[in-house]
Amino acid sequence: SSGCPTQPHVAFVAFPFGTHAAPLFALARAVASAAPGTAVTFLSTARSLASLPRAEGLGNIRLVPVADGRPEGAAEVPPPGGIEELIGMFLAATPGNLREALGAAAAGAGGIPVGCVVSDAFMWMAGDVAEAAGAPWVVLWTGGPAGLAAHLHTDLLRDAIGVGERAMTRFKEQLHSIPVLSAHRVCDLPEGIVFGPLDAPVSCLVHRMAQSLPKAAAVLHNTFEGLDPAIDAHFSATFSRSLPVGPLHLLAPLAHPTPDPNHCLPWLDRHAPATVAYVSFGSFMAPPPAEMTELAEGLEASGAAFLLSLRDEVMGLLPPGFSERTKGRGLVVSWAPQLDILRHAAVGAIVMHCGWNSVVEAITAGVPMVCRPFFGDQRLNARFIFQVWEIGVEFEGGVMTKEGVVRALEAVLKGEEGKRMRVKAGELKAMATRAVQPGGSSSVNFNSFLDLV
Ligand code: U2F
Repeated sequence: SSGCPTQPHVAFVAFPFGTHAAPLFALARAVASAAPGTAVTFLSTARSLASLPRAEGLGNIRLVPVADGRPEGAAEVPPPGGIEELIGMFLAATPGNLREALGAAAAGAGGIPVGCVVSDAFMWMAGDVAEAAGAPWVVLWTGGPAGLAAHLHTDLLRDAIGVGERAMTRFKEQLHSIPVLSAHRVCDLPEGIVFGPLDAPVSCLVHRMAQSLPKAAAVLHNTFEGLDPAIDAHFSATFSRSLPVGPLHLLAPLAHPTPDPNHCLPWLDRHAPATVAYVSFGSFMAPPPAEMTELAEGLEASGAAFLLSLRDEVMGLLPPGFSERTKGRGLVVSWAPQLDILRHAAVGAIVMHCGWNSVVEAITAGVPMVCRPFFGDQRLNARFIFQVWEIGVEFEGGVMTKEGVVRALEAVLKGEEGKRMRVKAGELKAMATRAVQPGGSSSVNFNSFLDLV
């Protein structure tokens, strides 16, 4: 503010698992470039910081490690409980590790105390730490808006539907008690609300999050106004400020081209427009073995060109001889520069798990989606895609079968349905592009956020 002689200092606090840190880092880059006089510190675990893209030319972003809660000298390999156990250890170290890191952030910025904390919505305890430091707390929700709406209604849903066995008997019921989710069914809800492990660390975390968010100075979303007007209005009524500022990858594009070590882009150059199916299930999800086989057989039988991004652990699940038999029209890689791929003219469809980052990326590229959601917000996102926005299809029965894959690719890549979906996706793409232009809703909301910090 005008009376304050010191430089402003904003600290960003990531949830250091999955792709969570990436959109928050995009937001930090946007602040650093829009407000070069502001000190910007990005806090995450050392492992998560190492996975972020380079942000050269933005000298005012400092990276500060947060303790991950693992015992001193713990091996690099993940513990037996996998990511769940890592999350549990990290959460057990909060809020002490955050207070410590905020201290280090101030020291690193020449003693300028942190004046505003912007955290991933999952990091509700950052709100308490900010409050104790007398700093406003702003959050970014990185998932699909419907997922957040569901978590906000956790108590109501538990009362209305019941939990566990009772909820299971009502799986196909529409969620009429929640107007913004009336297109959805009980079985579309994220785990941990009425079914699934209600007392798992992540379930408790998001429940606490939902209770804490109304006290945040603002809740930011990686989406844009108008994609779902009813949810926009619901969030505006629920939070002090609700600010859709996305798509964040457009608000803060990377200055450097993303590396393409597997030569996906030159491979795409050799294909005709809208003929290739790109397949990816995000940063930590992989279909179960039987479904991987069905997917591979479906890709093979469809005759379509495909680019399959598969994590190394599941590569071995492809049927023997698959790569040789599909050589020329199929490319299998362990990682692909997804954003550039989706923007390539040759790509006509994405087969995906409906993780929100990928959904937003596909929307902004105008690419129709074939949905195979697995967990969390993904089923809710999928239903918006094929039922509300009509820019994609689902698999019959919710799982991939050889015939289902053939049918879906036929419909999206060759059928009239696919053409209609491409037109609709193109309209959403135009909307997203307008939102981040000067005067667009996301730019205006981003400026309101800058005023806050
Ligand atoms: C969790 O989703 P994921 O992290 O599994 O998946 P996405 O949100 O789709 O993000 C994956 C990102 O990784 C990128 C891709 C996305 O930005 O462009 N990527 C890539 O560049 N190359 C590849 O070969 C593969 C992926 C969670 F599971 C979801 O339910 C949530 O909606 C989501 C957001 O909170 O986080």
